[in-house]
Amino acid sequence: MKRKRKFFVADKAPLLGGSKMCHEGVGGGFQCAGYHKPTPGPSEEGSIIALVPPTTTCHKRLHSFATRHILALTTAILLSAGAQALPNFILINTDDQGYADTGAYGAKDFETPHLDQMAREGIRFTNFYCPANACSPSRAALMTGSYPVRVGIPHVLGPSKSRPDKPAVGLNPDEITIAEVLKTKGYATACVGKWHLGDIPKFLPTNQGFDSFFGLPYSNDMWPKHPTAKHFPDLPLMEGTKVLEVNPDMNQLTTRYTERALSFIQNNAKRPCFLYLAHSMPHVPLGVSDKFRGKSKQGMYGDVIMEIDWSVGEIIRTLKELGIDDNTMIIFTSDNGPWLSYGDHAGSALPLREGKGTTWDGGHRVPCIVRWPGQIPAGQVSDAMVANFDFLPTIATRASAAAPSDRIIDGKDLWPILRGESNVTPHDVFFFYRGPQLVAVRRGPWKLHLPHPYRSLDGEGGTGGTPVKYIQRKTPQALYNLDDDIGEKNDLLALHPDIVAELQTRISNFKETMKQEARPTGEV
Ligand SMILES: [Ca+2]
Repeated sequence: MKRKRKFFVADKAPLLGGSKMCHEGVGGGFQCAGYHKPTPGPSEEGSIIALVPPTTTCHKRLHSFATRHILALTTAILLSAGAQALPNFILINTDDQGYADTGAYGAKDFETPHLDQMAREGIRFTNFYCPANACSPSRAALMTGSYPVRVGIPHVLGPSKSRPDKPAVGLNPDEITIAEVLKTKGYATACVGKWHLGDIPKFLPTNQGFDSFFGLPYSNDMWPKHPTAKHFPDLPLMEGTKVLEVNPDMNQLTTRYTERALSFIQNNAKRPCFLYLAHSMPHVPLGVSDKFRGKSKQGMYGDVIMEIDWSVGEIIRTLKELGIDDNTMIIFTSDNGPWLSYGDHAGSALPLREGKGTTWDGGHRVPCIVRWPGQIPAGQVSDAMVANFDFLPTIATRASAAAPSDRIIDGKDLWPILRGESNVTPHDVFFFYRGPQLVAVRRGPWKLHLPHPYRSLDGEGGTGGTPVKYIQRKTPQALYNLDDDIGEKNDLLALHPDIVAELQTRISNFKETMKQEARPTGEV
């Protein structure tokens, strides 16, 4: 058994059938005749009427019998309702989809009708951050509710086969993922799509709380067909810990992932389930099925996003058909900003500055839409500063599950904001890392950058799936007011020395405490 399990209080009162409900002691003195049938679960409703009646005709005893069995019936119904009330969670995380890359966030030349509908029926965040500007660390934060540096994943992970002389690295199995939190409540869990938190069995989703895994262990460009790097091994498409095939057809990935996602939802319609659907798209190399090829005015990138949008629509349609739409929270977001060096095969973060791989907002701020009919009021737009690591505590609370309490979790429960009861950020500050280096912080509208190099483009990005080379630029220490200057253009450092000093102190303090608190990377 994995060591981490001990940190949870065992759920000793299962909601579904199996425990016996004897009423001896309720009301006192009466021997319940025959009611030792296991308490029915939701799928057994009605069986509770098959009680064996008492043999006595004593009025007092009859009354006592009736009272006790009304109590029993009430308890069973409550338990049943409680079990059914455990919500489903569908967490859709796309790859490198930029802040502007859905209709509701200003996309041009392609449409995302299902995502736009999802936003109209739920809440859309305009200050939603990834705690990293690249794949692995962003996913580490999402899965653990913690800053990537805290869980030892500050960098993008490559295939372990590419570095056979070094230890395999991944998210430490001692970390507790959203899936593991939900497992304590009996959830069915599936990871479909890109994992990117370690590619050997010890680090794969099936050892991090997921019942199943279908997808890629890392990025889809880490393969022999990479346009510039030639050292990558064959790219495995995996089922659990087994390789199904190598170098899969990119054009079919979104469709195949969606089919798996729908099957999982259908197969688990009668029990609480958690689906983590991590699309490989729109990370390069782009791929799109014939259903959407040539459908957008923007080119292949637009086609790809339209297919992801279709996938969202299929999921919501399926939930409605199964009658579980109003018991399901769907989250749609991306892991970091657009990979701008790929030009026409990259998205857009406009009006934000720069993109993936930088600590400008274009690298970290992404779309996020959350929908749960009847629970999350429709039509909300929130500018509260929130982050992907908030979903672990948010989901845990909604599932009546315990978030890890033996370790620091950076995320906060977003439920008051999702409910529309508050629009106050739960984060006094939010930190921006460049790999393992803390180089920027935001507090309220103020974002302070420490001096650091960053990658940028000198002119246009690439075309047709081939990137141009980045150039290196440097920012001096700089202060921006994001409320007035979303594009981080007007440096106000000289005007606000007090704010600068305060933010510098925040960075220094967090760096120091993190040195003591950071937990180990997984290594084999
Ligand atoms: Ca990414």
